[in-house]
Amino acid sequence: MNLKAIFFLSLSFFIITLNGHAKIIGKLLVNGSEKHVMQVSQATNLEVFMVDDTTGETLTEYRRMHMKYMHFVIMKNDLTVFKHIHPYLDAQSGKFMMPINLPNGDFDNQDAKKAITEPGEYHVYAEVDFKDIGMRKFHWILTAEGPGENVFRERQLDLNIGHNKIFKYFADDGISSTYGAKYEGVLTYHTIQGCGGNFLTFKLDIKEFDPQFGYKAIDSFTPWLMMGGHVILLNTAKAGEKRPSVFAHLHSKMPNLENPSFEFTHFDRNIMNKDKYSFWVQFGHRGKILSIPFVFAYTPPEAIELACN
Ligand SMILES: [Cu+2]
Repeated sequence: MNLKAIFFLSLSFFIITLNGHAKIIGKLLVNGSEKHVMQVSQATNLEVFMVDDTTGETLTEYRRMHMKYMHFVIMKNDLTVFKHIHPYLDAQSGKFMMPINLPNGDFDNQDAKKAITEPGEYHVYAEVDFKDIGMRKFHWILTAEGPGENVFRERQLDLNIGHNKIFKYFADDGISSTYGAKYEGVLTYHTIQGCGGNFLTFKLDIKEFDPQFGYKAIDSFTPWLMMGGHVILLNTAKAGEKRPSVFAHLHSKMPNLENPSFEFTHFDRNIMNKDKYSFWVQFGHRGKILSIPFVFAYTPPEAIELACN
């Protein structure tokens, strides 16, 4: 074997090792079981860890993203329930623990207390940043059983008040309401066609109700996890699909009175089809993290040929 052959052989071995290392299996245990079934409103322990498929070892080295080692999103499959929590890492074992349906004094885990109170199927997403590998996202399906009916509720589109402009009134628990509700929200989105996909920009204006003056811009938002606003943009999984085809986590800087809009951007690599999308936004105001769903119909622009260079 000549030197060149040895070089290529060792190079290919190196690549296989790298790929092998990069294959990671995400494990979710629900009350210690891999069955992923729980009872609604019952205290439940979720345990998450990531295993290197080649060595069988649990990974332990994580970097924080937006202050947290793991961002965990629980969504009912009809997208009507949304919870965003942060499991606790045990640095020694590499295991993340998250008790749910139990009181939790952690401001960043306000959603833990009533995480799953309705029967149904839930998508569970974990986002982490491995020290040596980078960011990864994991997905599981969790079934919640219990009293009550498992209903798949069709989401209602929010009121469209113009070209790609969605409007709603809502209370601080996120429930849609009418004039006089605590908040008014206007979501505008805009598409720019680019090479290999579309660049979407979202502008969100939230105003607070004042009995004397009506809805007024807010200068009292508070940052959460270092950002002004957080969004999960997604659609529902179609028949035969395990998970939504779109799941994007977006962030906005802090709005102020000069620039009162939250601004989010997303580069869509032509995955967003004509569909109904949920834009679950979270922001801090008056000591509380609000979670508000905006639902809109999106049609991608006609495909055009753009040179990529
Ligand atoms: Cu998070």
